[in-house]
Amino acid sequence: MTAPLTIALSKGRIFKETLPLLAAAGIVPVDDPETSRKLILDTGQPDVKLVVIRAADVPTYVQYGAADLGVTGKDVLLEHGGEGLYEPLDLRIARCRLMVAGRADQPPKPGRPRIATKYINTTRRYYAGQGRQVEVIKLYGSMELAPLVGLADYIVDVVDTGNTLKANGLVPLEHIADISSRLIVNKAAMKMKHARIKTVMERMATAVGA
Ligand code: PRT
Ligand code: MG
Repeated sequence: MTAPLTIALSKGRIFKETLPLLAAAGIVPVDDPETSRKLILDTGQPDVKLVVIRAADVPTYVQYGAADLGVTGKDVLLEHGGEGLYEPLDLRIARCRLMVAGRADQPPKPGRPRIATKYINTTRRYYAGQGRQVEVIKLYGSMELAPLVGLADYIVDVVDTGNTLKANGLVPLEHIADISSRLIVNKAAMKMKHARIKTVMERMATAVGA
């Protein structure tokens, strides 16, 4: 028996868009995470398992070696910091933009604006890099609500079509980063399980390019 290879990813858009790339590497889950209550999914390969967790937890699992590999958004990686892991492959899926947004009907806020976001580290770094003073408020979701009820002047969030902003009377104002999902690898696993990880990486890379 070889040691299992464990891959961490979140359900929803990342799982859906990663499936074909994993399939190209010969990894096909036996259960569907949207309907199964299992947190560890078997695959067609007895020594390869998928763990399905919250998107923001994926880098943590890989950093500590609880998973060898992971698939996570660059937004999540920027916020995590990337300690203890390699980021060898841009999977070019789940693409969006990290943006500052605010109310369409509001003039620029002078002084020290309040920014609501779940990306507090990235947001602090962005404004500090520009020498701008802001107050950052941590939220866990529904950031679009904050400017509507006076909790914050602006939000920092990922935007895809922009429909959610628009539906809430918000407009994108500043572009912070282009986002896509990345394959991440635990640093020790990259050494210990190198041959197997290299094969998975190469096959996924070929599928990304195709
Ligand atoms: O939802 P949950 O709280 O469990 O976790 P999560 O929101 O972190 O996970 P998930 O699955 O929603 O997102 C996983 C990753 O997908 C993110 O980390 C991004 O890298 C990427 N991604 C790509 C997106 C979007 N596009 C996106 N549109 N993540 C979130 N959104 C949100 C957006 O903020 C808006 O509220 O979806 C909503 C619709 O977007 P619009 O602009 O198309 O209206
Ligand atoms: Mg979400």
